[in-house]
Amino acid sequence: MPAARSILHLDMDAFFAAVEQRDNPALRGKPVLIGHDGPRGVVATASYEARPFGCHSAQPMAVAKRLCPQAIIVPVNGERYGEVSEQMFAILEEFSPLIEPVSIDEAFLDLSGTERLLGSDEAVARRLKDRIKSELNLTASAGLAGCKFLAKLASDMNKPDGLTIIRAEDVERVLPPLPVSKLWGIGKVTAERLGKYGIRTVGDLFKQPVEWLKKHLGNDAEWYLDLARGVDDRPVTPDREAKSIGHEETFEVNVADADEIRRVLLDQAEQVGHRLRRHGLKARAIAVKIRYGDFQTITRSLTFAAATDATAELWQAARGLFDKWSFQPVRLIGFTAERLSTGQEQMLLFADPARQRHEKLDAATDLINAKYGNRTIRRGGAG
Ligand code: TTP
Ligand code: MG
Repeated sequence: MPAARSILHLDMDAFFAAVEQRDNPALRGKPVLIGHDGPRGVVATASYEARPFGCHSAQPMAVAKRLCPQAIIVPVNGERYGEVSEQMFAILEEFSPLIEPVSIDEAFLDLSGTERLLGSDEAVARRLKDRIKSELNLTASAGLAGCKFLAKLASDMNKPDGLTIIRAEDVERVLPPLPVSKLWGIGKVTAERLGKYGIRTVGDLFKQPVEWLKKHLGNDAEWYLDLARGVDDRPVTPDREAKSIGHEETFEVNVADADEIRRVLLDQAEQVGHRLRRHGLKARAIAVKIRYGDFQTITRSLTFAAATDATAELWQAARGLFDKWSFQPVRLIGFTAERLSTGQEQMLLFADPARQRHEKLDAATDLINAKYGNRTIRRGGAG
């Protein structure tokens, strides 16, 4: 029998809002909404003081303001949160080499077998939270369990500043009363469909005959049944392949000028290129997302012959995709670098002079921007 695993899931509390409150005493203890304060603004996150009013992530800013008129609205400062996220990951890396980043403020760590070296998993979780508190002056919530599904469930149970442990013997008590939507992969639509048959909780689902579930949930039925029993064998994978880096921008008014959109896209490609190089990553593919005035949203992607972190290549690909669209006024444009890898395996057999030139230009740009502030140097030629 394989040794029991110990998985830690860690998630920062009200991340963007907590960073702003930490850095600006005037915001502490107050309801704060992070996001753009305009008719089309969306809430990125709400401070814990704003949540009892019903404010939450992904809500239109106008709705959040109506719910909590006294809230202080702070624009998103992505660069800043990115820096803090890197500091947080640097702390995590001291505790385990097996870290799977999930998002900017969230990760899984595999602590199996580290007991002799680091102490019990619970002691490690406490030390990690303490380090985050003392070094970053921020709180995180942690969950400990024998698999990823339960660890993530646990970290969410006592937010903020929580530490929740679900051991094997707790599973039968903890899981059955939870709503089915807590099972990974069951979204709103599936939950509603199951609700029509009286299946609302994990316990309800577990009681159904397998054949019935297969009929209604298809091939995923067995996966859900496993989760419902607290069984999830997925490993913690430090591989960053699945991750992406992107930027998107929603405009105050629909933009009818294609050149203006190209300029924004170039800016996004530059920022993404800079972030890829800073993290030592290369993209195998890119995607451009466009939302028209009528809300129709289209994403197009392109795969490179060889992974790249060169702004010129990212931009060329983005522009190629963009120019294929028949142009209509746009309310959102986004650029994402996808299928990221550390790039080492992509070493070119034959040196490509154009690529080398681009690399030198990018390196020089990054250096100068690092020294004199971002955006000191930017590329021309968006038009
Ligand atoms: P979350 O961890 O989902 O939320 P949170 O850290 O703000 O709050 P919680 O204490 O419940 O974990 O997301 C991390 C950050 O990602 C969040 O601070 C803002 C950003 N974000 C968005 O920009 N849009 C979104 O829809 C969500 C969910 C998060
Ligand atoms: Mg969080």
